[in-house]
Amino acid sequence: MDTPKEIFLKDYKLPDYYFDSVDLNFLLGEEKTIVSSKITVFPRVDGSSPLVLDGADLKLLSVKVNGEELKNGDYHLDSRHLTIPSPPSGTFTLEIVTEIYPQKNTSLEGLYKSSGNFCTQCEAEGFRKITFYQDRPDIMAKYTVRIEADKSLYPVLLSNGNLLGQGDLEGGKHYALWEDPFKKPCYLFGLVAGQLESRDDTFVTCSGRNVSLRIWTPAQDVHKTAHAMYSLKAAMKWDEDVFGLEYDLDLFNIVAVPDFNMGAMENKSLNIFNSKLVLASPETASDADYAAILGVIGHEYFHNWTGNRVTCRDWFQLSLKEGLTVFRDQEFSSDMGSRTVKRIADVSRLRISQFPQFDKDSDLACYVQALTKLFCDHPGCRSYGSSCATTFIYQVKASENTLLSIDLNFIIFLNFCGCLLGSYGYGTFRCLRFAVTVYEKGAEVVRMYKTLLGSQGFRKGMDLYFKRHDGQAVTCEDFFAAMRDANDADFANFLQWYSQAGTPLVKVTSSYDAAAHTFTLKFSQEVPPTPGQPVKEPMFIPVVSGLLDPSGKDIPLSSVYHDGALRSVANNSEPAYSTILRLTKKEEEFVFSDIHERPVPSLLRGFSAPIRLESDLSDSDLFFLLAHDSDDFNRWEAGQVLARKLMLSLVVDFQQGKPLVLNPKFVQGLRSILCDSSLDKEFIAKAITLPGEGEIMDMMEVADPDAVHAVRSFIRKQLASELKADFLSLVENNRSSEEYVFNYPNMARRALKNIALAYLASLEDQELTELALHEYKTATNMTEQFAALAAIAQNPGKIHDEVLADFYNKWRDDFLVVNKWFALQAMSDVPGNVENVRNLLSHPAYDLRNPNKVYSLIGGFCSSPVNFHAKDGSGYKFLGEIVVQLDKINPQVASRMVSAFSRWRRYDETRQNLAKAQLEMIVSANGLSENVFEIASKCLAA
Ligand code: B3K
Ligand code: ZN
Repeated sequence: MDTPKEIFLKDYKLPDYYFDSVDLNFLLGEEKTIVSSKITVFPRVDGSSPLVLDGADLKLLSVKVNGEELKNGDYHLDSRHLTIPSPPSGTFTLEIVTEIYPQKNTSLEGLYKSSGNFCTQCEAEGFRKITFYQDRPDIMAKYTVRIEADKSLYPVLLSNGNLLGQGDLEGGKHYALWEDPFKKPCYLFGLVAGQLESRDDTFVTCSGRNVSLRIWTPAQDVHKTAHAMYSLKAAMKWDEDVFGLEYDLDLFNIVAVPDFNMGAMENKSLNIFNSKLVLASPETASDADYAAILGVIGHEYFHNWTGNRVTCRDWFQLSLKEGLTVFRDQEFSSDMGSRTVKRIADVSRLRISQFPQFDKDSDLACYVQALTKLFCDHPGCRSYGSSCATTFIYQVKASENTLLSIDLNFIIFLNFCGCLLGSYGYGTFRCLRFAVTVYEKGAEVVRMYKTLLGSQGFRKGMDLYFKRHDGQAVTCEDFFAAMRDANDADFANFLQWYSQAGTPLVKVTSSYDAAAHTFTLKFSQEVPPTPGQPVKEPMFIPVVSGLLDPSGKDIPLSSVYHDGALRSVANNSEPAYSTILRLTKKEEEFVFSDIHERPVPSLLRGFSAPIRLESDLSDSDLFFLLAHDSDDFNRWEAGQVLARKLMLSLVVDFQQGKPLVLNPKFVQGLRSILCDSSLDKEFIAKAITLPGEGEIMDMMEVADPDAVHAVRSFIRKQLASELKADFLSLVENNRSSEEYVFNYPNMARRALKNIALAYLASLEDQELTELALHEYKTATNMTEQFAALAAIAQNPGKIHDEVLADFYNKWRDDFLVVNKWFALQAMSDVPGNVENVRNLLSHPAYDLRNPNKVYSLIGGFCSSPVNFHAKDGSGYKFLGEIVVQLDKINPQVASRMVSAFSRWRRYDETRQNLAKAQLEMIVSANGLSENVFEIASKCLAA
């Protein structure tokens, strides 16, 4: 084995060769597929560097340079590369023919078959499973693609760009020829062939061009694509209105496939989607499904500019496209629904999934030590690498498993991908937890630009970004520079968000000077040390703040004294009710003048920065904010802070065997929200939802799933009993006999009704169970039917069994609904549920080869803390066995599942030992994939 070589972001090297045009020819067959490529290659600088092409699982049939076939000695082939040591100087053509076996490809990366149809997934590094290529995003070329296949089996042949021609061939075959006029990296290549039908529509762009829109599915599902089409058109219009971005081709295709490892993929003009994110009808999809479809269709469409027209120079820049595009889809969904509710949902997700990753040293270490000593969670994930690969390689050796044949390229990959691609490398999302950093935290960083620059300033920055970089592969610094230059802005040390890991902890104390009429906020900030970054610099943190007077109204703000200067806050003599405090130092204070009564501060409005905030606000301040804050996000936040404090103190009581008593003020606070008819109904639903069990466990020294579950269930029941009359009237008053319409007021109404029903059913009272049963039977849409089913399913018993059986019988032919049924049972907190889940594995509707089913049943089971973390280890054992089995089929999906073990050190010793035993069993399994080995060994290596 070669000596491990470190590759760091700072060592990024321009490629020695560029590709200008790429002609691909696919002969799709039942046993094998022949892929021929003809590439125009030109050197970046003349010289005689070798041309190194990536390739994986390919059978090379021939290589030609300038039409001459190369003989064995003229090139070098290993398991991951095809190298041409001395290519001709100047521009030359390279022709390669390979043979691949999509039918056998259960990894669902590269070219594979899904339910009889061919489709592709190339991001991040799947293209190398199709043909030999420089598989890196800074190689941008123009593609033509010819596809040839049996006409009756594959009547539809799709690829990127415009259809140049199609026709019949001998032997029952036909072909299609596609040309994409835009240069693109190979990760955006897409191909689909199969028996599909389309819903067709058109969109007239702002400049008057007609774009044909087609959404392809198997014939029986076409009727379920109306909402996806609506979402696509809404996204196209929104991007024109908000960013002035117009679609650039005459055709836009979306294909829904049932076997897909993730949500969707933004291939140029040929987006490929997991069916779950395309197919919807009122009877079969819930409001949450409708909202997810809207958001993801938007997301993939928005990539056309942020990702495709301007792409990433290297995979360290992933957040350049993903953070920005998530921000854009969040804004789109906000504009289509409620901004506050969307913000609450996005912040919750960030907190639950991303923040915990980097907080506790042990947790960090468990991820980090095996792979990288220098690791970061910043959006660009441009950790500068380290000796991680060396560490890893030694561990691989020590473990004596099948990965001993690991080669230099894999080491480079590990270094290259060390942090970002802890989740993402090798064409995989190895671990979702890391993806959240790139996507969700990345979106928060983009949001801060907008907060600091305002909508117009942000738009100016975006315009300049496209003006400078259209058609290029660029970096996060390029994005920063466009924002800065377009606004002539002083961003202080903003770039540190891209280079410094960890979630900053900001502490704030307040004081009021009645004589001077001033109110002072004193801030300190600390970024926790992370491996490789023991000492952190202060960050640039925008804290949007307002002050409430004793009646609960916003106080008009005139000026703030900070850093030796008095800054006027009023806007053209208009008073301001909120202002941005720009934190840049370890400690600093801001003094508001002209404050005539002691105010209650409302800090970090709208969650203006991805930080943790600790303030000296008392419980009564928090109840006051919950009741009055003009910033609805902060109203919700005040309730959550109170609920977290309450839950943590009850957990202690529970652990000490004390009786649990619910603070009446908390009940009163929630009642006032519940009865406030001026509030948005979905906001009320969010405000009365308690923080999740995981969130509370993350705040504990030693996570105690049983105590947290007992406390959360106790509070829920207590609230249900004390607010029973309010909940009953919410259910009564929020029924509707109208036909299902996907619009915000209706969704909000259903959300409130459904949460009220869930609370009521938790009481296990026969009358209330009857009520839930009535709602189940009379529901005319999946949102209400499933919510009623879930309410009933909380409590085991005869009705529970009967209703679950009834639901399955109703929907047995709809695989997406059946997945909901699997998930609901898998997530159950009923003690000993592991047995039920085991039995469901052999249910006729279950199939381990389909990622959606795995996510529903196995992923669902892992999301029940009481059952997954069962003290007898039954949950861990179950997951361990499944991971080993699944790894043989689809390593990417298996590695997602194994990441449920990631926080095993957060639990007590008994649980730790049990989880560790399973992780050890997994890493020592014969023939384990790199994907699973990577995650499992990272977990173990704490
Ligand atoms: N870009 C894809 C994700 C690809 C993941 C590859 N393992 C979907 C998206 O973020 O839009
Ligand atoms: Zn994306």
